[in-house]
Amino acid sequence: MQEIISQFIEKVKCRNAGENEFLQAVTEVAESILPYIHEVPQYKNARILERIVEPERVIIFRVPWLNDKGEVEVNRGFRVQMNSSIGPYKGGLRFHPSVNLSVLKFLAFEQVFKNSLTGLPMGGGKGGSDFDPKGKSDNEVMKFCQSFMTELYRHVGADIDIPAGDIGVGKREIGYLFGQYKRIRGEFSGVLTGKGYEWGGSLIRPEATGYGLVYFVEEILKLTGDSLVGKKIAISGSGNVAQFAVEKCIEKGAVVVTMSDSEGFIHDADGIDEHKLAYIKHLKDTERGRIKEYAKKYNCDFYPGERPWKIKCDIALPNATQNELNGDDAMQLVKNGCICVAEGANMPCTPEAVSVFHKAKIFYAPGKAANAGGVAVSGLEMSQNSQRYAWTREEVDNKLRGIMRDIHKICLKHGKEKDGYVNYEKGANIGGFVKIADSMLAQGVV
Ligand code: NDP
Ligand code: 2IT
Repeated sequence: MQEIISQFIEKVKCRNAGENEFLQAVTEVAESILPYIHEVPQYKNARILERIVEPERVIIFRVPWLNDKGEVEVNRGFRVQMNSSIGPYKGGLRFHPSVNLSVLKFLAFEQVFKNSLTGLPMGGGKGGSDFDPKGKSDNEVMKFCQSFMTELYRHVGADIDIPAGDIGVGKREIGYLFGQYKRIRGEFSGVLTGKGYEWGGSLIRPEATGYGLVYFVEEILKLTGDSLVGKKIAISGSGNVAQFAVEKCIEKGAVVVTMSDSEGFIHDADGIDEHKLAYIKHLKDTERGRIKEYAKKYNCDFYPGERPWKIKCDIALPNATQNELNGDDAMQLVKNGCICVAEGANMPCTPEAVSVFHKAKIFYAPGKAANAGGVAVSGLEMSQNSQRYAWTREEVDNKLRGIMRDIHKICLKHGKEKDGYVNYEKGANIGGFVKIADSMLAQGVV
């Protein structure tokens, strides 16, 4: 079997040379899916996995715009339309200087499996730009978004491809993108999710990824009759996912002791309470400031250039970016008694880290399962837009809880090993794959 896996990965490497993040994501999936496919001749014969790793379409475009000084700036825009076998392409947009084709292909690839796990009819895609919103005025961000959508509009649509937010794309950016789409197309439709409540957005969408992550962790802990009460939590990031993960942890009686941004992390041994969290939300979303200012205000430690994984905790929630937790960090976490790592970010743990968790037999929940709450509520926003209706907070939150519970069940079904250990990675990969594979088989060689 190892030989078959190596041959498959070698081929993908040849066709996608240098795309390290994409190859990392494909390798991780192939290792759990290929042994499974081997047992199902129709998947093997139809070359389902070979087709899944090839995007249906990739669009790359120039995004020129004028900065506040009247100078011309040029960025690169992308949309990777990965797989539409179970629904229109769906996935976020990332604006960050590190964005390139490899990063967006890895994200689109992960999105295909994640969206399948939600049980909603959504295919997978991802897009974005190497544009850096940091340090830009609102006016510059608006001009960039308008230029970006002036090309993207011809490739997206409420029944074609529905983008949303990701790193560097929040409510402000979605607003500017939506405004430009509406203006060019002359239609008010559900082409984007994560919209403002006043103009078609779903309640709970901003909260959904962070809340969903914590609901998933609760399901994991229930397996051993445990709960979040009194648990010490280390979180990275201080953006959308991290903020609402902290909010839900506090509500569940856990103690969050760290948060971070790209400049370092803060350690607040007393725990971040709801007042301190309100300060962080204002600091990050309105003032667009840095997390180190928290340390000054609340007189706690700030570790410049470091990540929080050396702090003793029961549960670690990496919520910032890919490959932010490596093998050494994983060993440190396990040594410090950590019992569960659940990914709010996409692929934050390196393969070395994941193998440390598996060896130590601690709970490890991969992003495609644990952070699926965000796209799930995006799917619910699409349903509400189609119905021209808006559900209450409670309705959406209950549906989100149900979806996270169902994803957890799927992981158990496909991931429980003989000794009782739950391999969530395998469970999520196979669970997400089956629905896509069956749909591709039904739709012929397309
Ligand atoms: P935000 O832009 O709101 O926040 C990102 C946070 O991560 C910031 O604190 C940022 O710090 C930090 N960060 C970003 N890049 C780096 C980096 N290279 N090194 C260190 N820190 C970094 O993004 P989100 O919270 O929306 O996204 C966070 C993660 O969650 C991403 O992996 C995303 O793909 C994933 N995700 C998001 C979903 C959503 O609904 N938004 C859904 C599912 C997954 P700084 O401000 O300094 O850049
Ligand atoms: O990674 C993700 O799942 C997201 N950024 C959310 C995608 C979406 O369409 O809501």
